[in-house]
Amino acid sequence: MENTPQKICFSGIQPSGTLTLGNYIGALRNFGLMQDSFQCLYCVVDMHAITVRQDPAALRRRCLELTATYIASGLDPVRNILYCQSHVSGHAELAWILNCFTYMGELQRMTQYKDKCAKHADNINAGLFTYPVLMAADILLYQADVVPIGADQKQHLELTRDIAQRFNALFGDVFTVPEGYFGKVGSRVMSLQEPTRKMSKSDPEDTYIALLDPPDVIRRKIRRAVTDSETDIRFDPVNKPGVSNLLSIIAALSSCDAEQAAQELQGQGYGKLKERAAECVIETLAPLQAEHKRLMADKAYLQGVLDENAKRASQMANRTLSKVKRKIGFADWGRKA
Ligand code: ATP
Ligand code: LTN
Repeated sequence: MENTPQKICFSGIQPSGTLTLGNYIGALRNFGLMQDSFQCLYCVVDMHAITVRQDPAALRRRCLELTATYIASGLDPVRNILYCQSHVSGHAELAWILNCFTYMGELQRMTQYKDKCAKHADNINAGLFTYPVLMAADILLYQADVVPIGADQKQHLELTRDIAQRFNALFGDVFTVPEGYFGKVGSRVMSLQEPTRKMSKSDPEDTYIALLDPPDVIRRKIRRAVTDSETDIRFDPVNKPGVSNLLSIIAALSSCDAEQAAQELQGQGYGKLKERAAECVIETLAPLQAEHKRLMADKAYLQGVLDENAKRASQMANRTLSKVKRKIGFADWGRKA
């Protein structure tokens, strides 16, 4: 088995705000599960983030914060390649090429695009439209086998697979066709105020739990979470979305399933349900928060991690990129770039 190349895992998170419990349960904590069996690349996707307006200083700061969050959540910065998207020019290069193999109709169907257009009606830019092609480039550039993501990214991953297969059908086996990895519970954590919508870091503060929220804030936000006018605790996402969301959070953080959590709390009232959910969240986040604080005090270390890993990522990216360019017929006679 010595010469079997290690399989590749790729994922990314946008530095577009404070990470939420949704990002953690749906994506981040699954990243850590992969590190023993795959060569993992975890990217700070700042190029995706600028599809909506960002304050430059805040974006720069959040890039380091997200790197610290990656490490604080347990991702080993030596074994895994933790890096920043804009540091590896191959992402932009491959995205342009793949744009020419993606149809307008495919992009028009993307629900995230439609949602973002509704949210940012004053800035419907072309980047927002071609966002999924950049995501496909991220993944295909590294020949990723598996991509851990939340349920909201399923459609984008399907498109990535379609683009890869289309390209391969034309030019031979250039890209690995990736599979998504979705956790058993919690692949869609809902907003605390509107439990039929996903929890999102670009929504108002009281709708989400931020990974760095202190315990009293977490308790307060969960206490105010929207439930319903009944009293029974049961897992029924259609009729009881608020209660079911809290049950799913408990389940995701305490390795039981949501029905079991409901049974345990039966007859104890919504107050108790919320208390239990808050305790699970606080307990899970405490070590991450402490480590995050420690890491943020050493910016030079974080910058060093990103610098070093951008080099490793670039090398991998360039291998795919050279092959792609050769296949599509870009003039090349062994010249140096
Ligand atoms: P924004 O709100 O700025 O669009 P986002 O949090 O939806 O950001 P990302 O930061 O790019 O988007 O998400 C990173 C990862 O977290 C993705 O894999 C995404 O599927 C996952 N994720 C985001 N929100 C949730 C959620 N509410 N439940 C589960 N997973 C989520
Ligand atoms: N589109 C994702 C973030 C993202 C991503 C990726 C996830 C960008 N590139 C590559 C997995 C793999 C989002 O909006 N949540």
